[in-house]
Amino acid sequence: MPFNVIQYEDLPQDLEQRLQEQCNVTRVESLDPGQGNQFRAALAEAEGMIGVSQDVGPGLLDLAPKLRVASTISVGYDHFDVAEMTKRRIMLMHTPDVLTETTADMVFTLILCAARRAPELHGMVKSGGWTSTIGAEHFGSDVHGKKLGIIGMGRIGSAVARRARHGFNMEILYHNRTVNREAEALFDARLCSLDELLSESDFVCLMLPLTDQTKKMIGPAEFDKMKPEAYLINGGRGPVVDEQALVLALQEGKIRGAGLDVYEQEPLPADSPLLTLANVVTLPHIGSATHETRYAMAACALENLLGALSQRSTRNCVNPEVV
Ligand code: 8YV
Repeated sequence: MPFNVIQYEDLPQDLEQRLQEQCNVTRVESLDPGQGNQFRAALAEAEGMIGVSQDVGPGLLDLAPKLRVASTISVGYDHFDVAEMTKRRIMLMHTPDVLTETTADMVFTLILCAARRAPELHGMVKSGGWTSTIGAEHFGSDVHGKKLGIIGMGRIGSAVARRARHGFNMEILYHNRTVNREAEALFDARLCSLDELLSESDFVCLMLPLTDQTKKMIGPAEFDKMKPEAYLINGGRGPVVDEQALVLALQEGKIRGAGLDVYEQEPLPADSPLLTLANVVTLPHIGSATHETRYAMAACALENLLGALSQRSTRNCVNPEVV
């Protein structure tokens, strides 16, 4: 008997075919229960679901009494009510590891672009504004040899630290819930308090998941502690930063600039003040967005789904206690 599965995101063709060979698939664009009876009927029978970036909470789960496995094509799982899923013995699967290096590349892109003002100056050249030798008003900041403070020294934070230490000879500070001995041994990373990291770092790099504890962790008081020549880099989740406080800090020169891939609201609203600030580099949440890595994430999520449904594997399970 094939498994009943709801698919709410496109998959590469070969993976989609594999899913269809092994499962009875209902393809939907969203998980909005308001979309009709057909969807609700599929939900009522669904044992698995695969997709990304849509909220899954008690309301939806009430409509899916047979659900056993939800597989997200992402490492982050803040769209899911994990406690509620665990209570209902539903396994939540995610895709760590496969996106680590790609996301670290993007974080380094933000560091370099913010410090060297590459997007801003690229815009100037393209629009014909390069009319004489550039002067101090267009100078950037060095990256090599500076202090990088990483908040959240997990897999991706460590991959950023490796680039920084061994590629750019940077000094690494980190703040984390637990000591990361490997990062200390490999990158000479130094564990410090949040205050110490904020006041000493030239680049404060946020690599945190979004949880009740991390929400708005960086606000007015934290910007006050940063150096005026420092940059804030966010490659994790937008709501970790109080965006209004960030805008003020940038406008008032409390920090020199920011490099952002993630925002409180995504896509970033057209009237966001962040779009008017020259000292902010804004990317559209592309941390893992390369052909190779998005394929690897989809393949991993599919394997996670099929492995869990058939009770072959619980690898990449966020809540293994339900097994
Ligand atoms: C996702 C991400 O693919 O994996 C994550 O947690 O943030 C990205 O890699 C993205 O959220 C999908 O839109």
